[in-house]
Amino acid sequence: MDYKYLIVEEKPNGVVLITLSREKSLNALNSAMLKEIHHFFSNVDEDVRCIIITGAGKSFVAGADIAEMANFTASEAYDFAKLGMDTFMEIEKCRTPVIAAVNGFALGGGCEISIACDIRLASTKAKFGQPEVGLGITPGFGGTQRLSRVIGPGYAKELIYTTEMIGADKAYQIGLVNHVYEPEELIDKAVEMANKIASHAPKAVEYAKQSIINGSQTDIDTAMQIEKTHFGLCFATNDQKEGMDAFLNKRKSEFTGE
Ligand code: CO8
Repeated sequence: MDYKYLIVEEKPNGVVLITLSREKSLNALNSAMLKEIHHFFSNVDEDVRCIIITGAGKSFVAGADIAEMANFTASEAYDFAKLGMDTFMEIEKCRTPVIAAVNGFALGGGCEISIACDIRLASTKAKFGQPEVGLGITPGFGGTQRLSRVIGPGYAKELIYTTEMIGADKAYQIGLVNHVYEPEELIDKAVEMANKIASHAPKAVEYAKQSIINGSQTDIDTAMQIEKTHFGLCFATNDQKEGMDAFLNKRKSEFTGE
């Protein structure tokens, strides 16, 4: 599929940088763009080790496209929300970790796409918010569900009910972002983190991701069962043997993903 709104750059070590690019509308998510993101995340190559998402220009994503949504019927709105949710679920469940490098506005669907990612890094220019109730709608791309899982229900309710837009420092303070960098450093820092992730055993990273995501959505006994299962599966990989042999023989491990 040729992408109109995604710029996909393959970096060394299996790191892929995706730039969401619909700059004239501050990268607002329309159906076509969501379909492209969905397509990309449903077709991630085996050798990809970490994905970074950022936005072109001064915005990360300024939300869902209000111009497209304005005249939706209830059933069209439902279909649009489903497309967004399915797309963000592909990101959340992606085999490899996904880092959001939030360079500017991350509002509504923009904040929601960032919280479907595993890790959020922000530039000092990032601004987060859930403005939906001010538009007469609720967050519809998973915001009422994922945000409170990331920052807790207290701050999630405050952001959603007040629609207050917060800067990078406040986002860091409430645990919405892991690190804040100067704008010119953001992508380099994201690539640095991605390279570090990519240097580890891919299956172990994948299983750890699955354990964290699936385990956080269930009771603790089931969650521990999930962790045990993934731990056991690691011992069916060559990389477990390689990692432990390298440690015991005081050499650097060379993982193959098998
Ligand atoms: N949708 C469509 N166009 C947008 C959007 C958007 N979300 N955000 C910005 N744009 C457009 C503007 O209309 C403008 O276009 P034009 O130049 O043709 O007039 C252009 O981008 C530049 O925007 P501004 O001139 O407004 O730029 P400023 O720097 O002055 O302001 C802001 C930047 C503060 C980001 C401002 O543009 C803004 O408030 N945008 C809207 C933010 C917002 O409310 N986002 C939430 C949208 S709702 C949502 O995401 C719900 C998700 C769940 C959907 C479920 C479906 C049922």
